[in-house]
Amino acid sequence: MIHDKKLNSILEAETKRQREGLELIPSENYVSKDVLEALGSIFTNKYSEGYPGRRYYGGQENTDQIETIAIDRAKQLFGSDHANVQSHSGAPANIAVYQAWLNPGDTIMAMRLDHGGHLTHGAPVTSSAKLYNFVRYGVKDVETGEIDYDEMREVALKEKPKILLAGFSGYPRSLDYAKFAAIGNEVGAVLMADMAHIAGLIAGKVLPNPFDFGFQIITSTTHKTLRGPRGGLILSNGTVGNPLKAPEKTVENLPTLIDREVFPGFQGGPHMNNVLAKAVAFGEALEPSFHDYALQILKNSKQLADELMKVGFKLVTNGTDNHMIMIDMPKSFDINGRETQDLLDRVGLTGNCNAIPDDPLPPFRPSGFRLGTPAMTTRGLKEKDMVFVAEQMVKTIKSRQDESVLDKIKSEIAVFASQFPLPSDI
Ligand code: DSN
Repeated sequence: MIHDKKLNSILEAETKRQREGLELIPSENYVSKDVLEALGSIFTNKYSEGYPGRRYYGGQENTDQIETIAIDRAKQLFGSDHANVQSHSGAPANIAVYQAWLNPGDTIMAMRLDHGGHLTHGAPVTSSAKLYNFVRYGVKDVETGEIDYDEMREVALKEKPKILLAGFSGYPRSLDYAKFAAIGNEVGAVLMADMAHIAGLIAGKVLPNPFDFGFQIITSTTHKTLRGPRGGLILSNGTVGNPLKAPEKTVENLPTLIDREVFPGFQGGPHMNNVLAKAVAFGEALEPSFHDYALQILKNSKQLADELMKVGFKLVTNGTDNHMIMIDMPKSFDINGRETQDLLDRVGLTGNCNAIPDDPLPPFRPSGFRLGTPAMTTRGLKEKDMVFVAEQMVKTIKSRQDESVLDKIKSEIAVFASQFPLPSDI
């Protein structure tokens, strides 16, 4: 409880919203009580610039231990030589990697933003796009979602990117890491995967790990499928050196180059309460039960995709290989993605509008509605419950002119959701 009454009432309203609604945004999740406890701990009071054993301020006997545990657990989870756990989130993690390896004007090859790539993969409005030259790959066939690897190779041979980046925030299919690796190796690019969305599915060993295909760097957030605190993570292979000394710019030195770029290159003091919470979450992800969780995310996602198609939704790529589903709303019902987002939010179903490949509508009013199953799966929903979700979605859209029906749906969803407590309520 917060003693400031006004703020506490907002906190209570948000708790009620989370309890009584169903979270469909594929990049959100509910953390455990222990992760919340770590985030709210007194490690928030501590300044710890530097790295374990090499800090600028005193009083680090406990921070050194928690950061070392977080690093070791991350390395064990993903099978890397090195982990930097100080990155504040996914965007700074990606920027730190670009700055560690590239010079201004160098080329990065990444997924087309309108085909599912992320803002930090070179959206014109970002600082990275002003510093680096981004070239693109995209999907060959919007019906299957298959990436055009032939075109990727042609563009890579011509543009000679220094980084080939595999990753997305709006793509419901799997990437072929072996093909990425073959093309990247042919043109001498460093292979980087931004696995922010699927980190928990990789950690849970239900999706392939890019490191098994020769990737040198993986960036991630820690708060999506990985179910940790909001934060970033950078994993790399190579020799781990002293981050206080500038190493030669070689692939072997990537771990040290990255550490130096996170601090002092780009960030100041790490948020040690957040590093503690990452260590807790990585420990949870190392438990055998996390594999079951990751598998259930995929089962629920496939079931929800099937149920949605049964009741009339047109899915982009007609299905999903991961935790995410993208609906082409105008091809499903006479409504766009933004209107769908607002309408479903009204009844307690929270998803987000998103551009779809070759979207005829503008980015702020796109055709797509993006949803996924990580958060619902954390609450304990199973395949049979996906029928309810799909039915409520179609009922809401068809009843959008009728406020009294919408009120009734909202109540039904609240009753249904209340059967599945938040982890922090258990
Ligand atoms: N905002 C995240 C997402 O929802 O995919 C990506 O940063």
